[in-house]
Amino acid sequence: MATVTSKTLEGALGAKLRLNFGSTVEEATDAQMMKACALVLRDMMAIREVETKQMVRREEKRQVHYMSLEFLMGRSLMKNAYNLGLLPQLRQALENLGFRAADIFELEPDAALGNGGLGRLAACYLDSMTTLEIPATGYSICYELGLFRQKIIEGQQVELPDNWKDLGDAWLMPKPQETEEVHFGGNIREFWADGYHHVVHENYQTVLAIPCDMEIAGYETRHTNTLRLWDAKSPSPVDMSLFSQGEYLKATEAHAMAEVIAKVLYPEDKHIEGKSLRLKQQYFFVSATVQSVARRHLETYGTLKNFHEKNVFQVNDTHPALVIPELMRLLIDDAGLSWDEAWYITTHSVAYTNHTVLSEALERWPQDLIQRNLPRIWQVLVEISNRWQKKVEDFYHDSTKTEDMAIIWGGQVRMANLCIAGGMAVNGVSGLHSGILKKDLFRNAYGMEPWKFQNVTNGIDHRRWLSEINPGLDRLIRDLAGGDEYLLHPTALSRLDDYADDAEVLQRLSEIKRKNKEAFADYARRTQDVVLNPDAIFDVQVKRLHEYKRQLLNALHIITLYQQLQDDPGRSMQPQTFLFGAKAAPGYAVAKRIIHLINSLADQINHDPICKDKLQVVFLENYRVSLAEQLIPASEVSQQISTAGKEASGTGNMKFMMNGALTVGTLDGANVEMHDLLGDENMFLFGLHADEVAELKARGYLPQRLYARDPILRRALDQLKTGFRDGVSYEDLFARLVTGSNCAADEYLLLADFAAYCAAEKRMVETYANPAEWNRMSLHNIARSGMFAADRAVAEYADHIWHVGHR
Ligand code: GPV
Repeated sequence: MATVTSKTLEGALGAKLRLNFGSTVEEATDAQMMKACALVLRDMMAIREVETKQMVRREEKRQVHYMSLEFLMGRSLMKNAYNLGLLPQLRQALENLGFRAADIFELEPDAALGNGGLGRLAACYLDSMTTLEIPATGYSICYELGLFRQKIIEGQQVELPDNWKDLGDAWLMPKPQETEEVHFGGNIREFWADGYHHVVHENYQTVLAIPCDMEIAGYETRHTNTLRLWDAKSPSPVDMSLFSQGEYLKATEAHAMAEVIAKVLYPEDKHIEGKSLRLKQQYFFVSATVQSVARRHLETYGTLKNFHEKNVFQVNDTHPALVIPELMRLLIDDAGLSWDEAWYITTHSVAYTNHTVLSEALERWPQDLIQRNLPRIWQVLVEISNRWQKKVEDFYHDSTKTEDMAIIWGGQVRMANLCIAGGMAVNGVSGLHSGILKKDLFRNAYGMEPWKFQNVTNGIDHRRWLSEINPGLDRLIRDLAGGDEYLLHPTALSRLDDYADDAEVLQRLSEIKRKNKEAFADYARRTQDVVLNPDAIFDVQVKRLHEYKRQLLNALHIITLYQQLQDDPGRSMQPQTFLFGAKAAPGYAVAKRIIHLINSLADQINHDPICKDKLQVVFLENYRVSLAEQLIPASEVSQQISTAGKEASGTGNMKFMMNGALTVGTLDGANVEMHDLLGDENMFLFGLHADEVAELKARGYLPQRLYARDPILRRALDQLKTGFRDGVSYEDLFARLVTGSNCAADEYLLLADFAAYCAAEKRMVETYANPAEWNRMSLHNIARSGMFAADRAVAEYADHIWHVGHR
């Protein structure tokens, strides 16, 4: 793209505005200009996409199909311009045309087609798969409404619809000629004819799946991949036969059922919602994807017998698990293969990533829901389940193991067991997590087929999460670590370690952080209406709200700090600003109460004159990818404090580390690997280890004892009952931690880790008083974060699971 100058872009943007909006540059609004930018870049990517597809077909490459109900893409304009090597030219062109580039970028809505870590991981992997020149396609649903927008009203979360497509659809390329049909409901008729057993699915309702493709540009390559988002449409506005019989309402039912499938992303994170609409979403995108992949394969090879040699489906958690029976159905019913042939192909083309051990997130579908909505898939599932059960019995001769590993049991279909049975690989997302899968959650499956089990520690797109969002740090790295080499070779970051004693470098690092803090304070004033003190430590916990992530532990510690300040208002202390950002699933009442508590606490502290320039608490509204991009470069402390054994990996932890924040954290998920690289001396570790958590629970955990014994803890907890100046009591949260309310008290061991957490925070603040020491630690964090680049993770998938080549 060396030939594309800002002048070329100015011409292209002017032409787009005229052709698409009938507008001149002078007349164009910022929104029109944003769309024009998207369309100009889309054109360039479309050409490369076609070339890439031709190459893949010509060279008969094996392809990766990354299936995920979530792709949390965020914004694309700056990212695509960056990857195309056009960011400076685009900025220049916009300014030359009389626009403020920053305003145009800021206008783009986030494509929030995901909830949190799982969806953002998929987005980061698309970038790496493309940059590594792997032929790959992402598949999901083209939700009309992404994750809800969060407003805080009187301290409480209110959800608003996220209409991202108004502007965001500029990136989408509809391909109606590649529409697939997906069938729901109806019945199965079986008969013998011409010496064959025939299976006919009839009286079904058809939903059309229409691809809306988003092109994915790689960094420094012409290789271009696609994110294929399926939109749902009814084949006809009304059922004419019903309509003419006078059944007007019924006649529009099918139409409504079809279009509701792509309406909205389910906002539950790590919690299953056993709704039939969710099941329909899953089958809809799975069936459309399998059919579309099989169709292209047939066009190229004329047979499906070598399907597994040329295709691999990576399933992002169990949400796309129906890919297994759907591929079986297609191979048997449509392609006429035998069961054994079909099973061989299927079990050599599906791989499963598990993202949690929380039992409330393990998908189990009521069998009648599947029977009713997907009758043929149900038959296939029964057959898979029976054969698997026999295999398990023959191997173990142990009925408890048979039950544990069953796919259909007690009226439920267990999707994780289906993925293990029907997949060629199962992986966890950090060393600790993969170990727990083998030792605990899937121990029996591991005992029978140990070769299937792998680990691939998560990674993040470091081009977005460092280079693009932290230009100051990017500059420093280029100066010290071999120019832009780290962008394709992230371990080059380790060269920074050589500068640990270089006062000038450490000084530069601290100035970069200071500037980023001021920039964020400015952003927060404009968009959140809060005034931040840039002299305070920016201590940050941003992630979905979940009890196991323990935002409440963070809040309890802040309450303690506040109480200490009340005891001694004149005491001098290092100013601290605690920043929170979190969305709660709309139906997760406790999570919503914790948000309310943090806002009540913030209100109390921010209105108390004794806290001025000492303590500040801010709940940032509507935490999302684009807010994270502003916040993370400005953060100094990263709170990663989940109960050990509960966070599969975490990926926010990696983003903070890469931007030089120091971690206060437990030995959980990928924090363990961070600790391996950093040692005790470069992070603030605290709390029980995963095995100690298990032991304590087995022994019988009594939080009441800790409440009785520790006066500091007791005082903080009692404050929950009293509440704050807004008069709201948090007695319910107190009960959940101390007495237990129709559940065991303190399931996530906040009380057990409280004292250690306070001590870790204290060590952190003491270290902050020594800037040279702090900056040195920060430098080591950045230097050793290369291992957490998504490029490394994707290369591992490519080498050990997908068996595809890469650059
Ligand atoms: I399952 N994760 C998520 O965000 N949503 C889910 O529904 C499920 C898992 C997360 C895990 O909680 C994180 O620990 C992990 O880093 C992330 O998935 C990506 O693997």
